[in-house]
Amino acid sequence: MHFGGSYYALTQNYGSWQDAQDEAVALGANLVAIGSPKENAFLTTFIAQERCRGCTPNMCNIAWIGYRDTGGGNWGWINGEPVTYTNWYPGEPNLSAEDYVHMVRSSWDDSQARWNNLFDVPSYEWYVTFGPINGVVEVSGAIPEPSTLIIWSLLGALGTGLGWWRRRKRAV
Ligand SMILES: [Ca+2]
Ligand SMILES: [Ca+2]
Repeated sequence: MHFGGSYYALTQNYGSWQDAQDEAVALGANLVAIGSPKENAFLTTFIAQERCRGCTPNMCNIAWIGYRDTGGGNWGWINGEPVTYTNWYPGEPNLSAEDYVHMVRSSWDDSQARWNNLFDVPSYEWYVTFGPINGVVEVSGAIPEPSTLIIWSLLGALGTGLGWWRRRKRAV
């Protein structure tokens, strides 16, 4: 799904924050960095739509994002983007051992999904059960079509080969 120059997808597997980030890296990307209320609002809807394909409706609204404790209570985006926006739940981040961040829109709050720091666990099963968690992967910028890349590399190889053959013929 495209929004504001980025491409977004949910991780295929449920898991911990690190599982989700590993899956993002395998795709050549990172977990999402959220830079504005507009991006947060887009993701609130996106997560609900995507998770509702596989979860029961009251578990639709949770996902890992690329925000984590970089040490000593300092928070940062895993892709290195500067922090321009946060949307913590009131009272969060709380426990200092909860180093990983998910967004969630709870049933008693129908506004944008807010953020909570959590242990690196694969599922949210505390006083409210949101179930197993996916992560949101973000790829910034345009993605070249694979078929286009193959054609360009073939043309490049053909051009190089012809040039070499012509030069060789002239030299003889
Ligand atoms: Ca972003
Ligand atoms: Ca927390």
